[in-house]
Amino acid sequence: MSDTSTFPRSVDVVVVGAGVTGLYAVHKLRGMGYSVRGFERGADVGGVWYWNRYPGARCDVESVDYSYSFDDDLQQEWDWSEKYATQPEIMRYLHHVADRFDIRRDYTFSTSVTSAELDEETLRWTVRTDGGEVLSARFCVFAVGCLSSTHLPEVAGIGDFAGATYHTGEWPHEGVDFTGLRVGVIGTGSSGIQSIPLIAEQAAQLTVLQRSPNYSIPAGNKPLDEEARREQKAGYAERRRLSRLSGGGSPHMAHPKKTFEASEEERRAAFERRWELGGVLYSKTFPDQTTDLAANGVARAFWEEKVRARIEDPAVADLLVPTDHPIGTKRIVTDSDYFETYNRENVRLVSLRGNPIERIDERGIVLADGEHVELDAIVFATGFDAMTGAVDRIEVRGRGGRLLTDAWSAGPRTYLGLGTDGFPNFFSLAGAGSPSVLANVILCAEQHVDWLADCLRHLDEHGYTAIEATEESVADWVAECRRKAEATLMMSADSWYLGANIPGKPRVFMPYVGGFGAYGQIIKEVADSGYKGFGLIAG
Ligand code: NA7
Repeated sequence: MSDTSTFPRSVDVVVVGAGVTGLYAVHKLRGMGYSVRGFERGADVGGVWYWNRYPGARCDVESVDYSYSFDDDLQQEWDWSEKYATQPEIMRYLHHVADRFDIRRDYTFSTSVTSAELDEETLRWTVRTDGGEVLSARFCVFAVGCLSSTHLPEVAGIGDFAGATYHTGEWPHEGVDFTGLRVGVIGTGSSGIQSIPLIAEQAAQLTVLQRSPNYSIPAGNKPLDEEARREQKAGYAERRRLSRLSGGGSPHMAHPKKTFEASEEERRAAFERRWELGGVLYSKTFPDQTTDLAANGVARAFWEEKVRARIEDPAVADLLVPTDHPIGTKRIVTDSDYFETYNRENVRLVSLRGNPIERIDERGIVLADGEHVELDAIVFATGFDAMTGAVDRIEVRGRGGRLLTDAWSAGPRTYLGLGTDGFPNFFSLAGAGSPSVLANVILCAEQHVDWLADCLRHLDEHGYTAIEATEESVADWVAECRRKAEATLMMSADSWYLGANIPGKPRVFMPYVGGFGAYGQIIKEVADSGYKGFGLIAG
């Protein structure tokens, strides 16, 4: 833990989290002259990339886009080595950013914020940490990440297992060697699908325990050579302009026609192009793909044809093809050789549908049908208490001592994803109520931090002490997020967007699904109007 004795006890802004959002928040607000303190649970910067070091961890947004745009010199000097960056390369990039702008000096690492309490007299926040620090801040900014509270399923006997257990979201920093071991992987979301091919290469025997199959598309990853990089860098301005208008924060626009307005030939060509591009972008090939079930079915059929061709055993293919949700209604995974991995002799797929895990014992996993899968190691690729899990870990008390977790007990309640009534000068960035998990999170982070920076400047220039979302604007935004989600097929999948992966969590679609560009326009208009929907409080 760093020596905190020289830090002031009172600051303008506390930023919680040193992921992509927190880092930029500290840099930007400090540059405006605010005194800023950052706290980070991990021992260094990186957020989700600090923790998710599992083999095969790779971003599903192209590296050229998954990078900060706020400084053109930074954009021009950094060289990405691959089309889709691996976790180690993203960490190198974030270290470079932290070093280049000397961001670490205002952070305390290996330290969790445990509570933030509003003083209603002064409208300042008292922030406490598990390192025993107590400090006063005018603004409390949460940049705690949407996928940072890991989820371990409640399985009987989980503590009895004699072998090693791992969660992909808390992977050991020294790595894991599975050579010669019998390994079980539970979970086939992004983390499972990305790690399974590499674990299979090491393990003596790999058993994948799959509850739901998932749609995944090959990354089509490749090294970037000098010429590709030069081209990308020369085109950065236009790339970013298009990204800011787009639904997902990257410069790729959906086909101009709706699915059935295009001819069969045009459709195949469009799907083929997206397939080649790789990954998550496939869900936006046509503009109606996640709103019209028949259109979705066409995209799904193309996907199925491609994927079945990669799997040798048709019975295994049957298990790997999802039939329970339309394509794109859970995040499409970006993989490298995932489906081909099931052609290996040392890999076995066990479907838990109708045959769930009954318990774990000393030697392995016992299934409902009585089979005992003997294992040396178990990998839980079982995901996160997404979007609210990391917020819930901190005791946030607003007006009247009300807990944020109580205010959000029926699902997150925000205005624009940024503020909540009863919690003045408290901001949550790139979280629930915003498009961050449905778009390129780095641009989402910049969008929010830049908005926040303008907001704080506005308050100071006009002599306001505080800003607070009104109850009405919060209710309207919650309703708008619901309306937008209900107009899509997204409500029909048991996704973490809906909290469906966490037993007992309210089934509420938490992100704003109206698109990154459209959302940017909305928050800009709110700022331009003098922050309508917020109450501005004079000192
Ligand atoms: P995900 O996408 O939430 O995947 C978790 C997986 O774990 C998923 O296949 C789950 O099956 C499975 N799971 C969860 N609980 C259980 C139990 N109790 N038994 C069996 N299987 C279970 O998390 P990831 O870490 O892979 O990815 C999260 C995001 O990171 C991803 O969307 C990208 O945005 C990056 P289920 O589907 O619930 O049946």
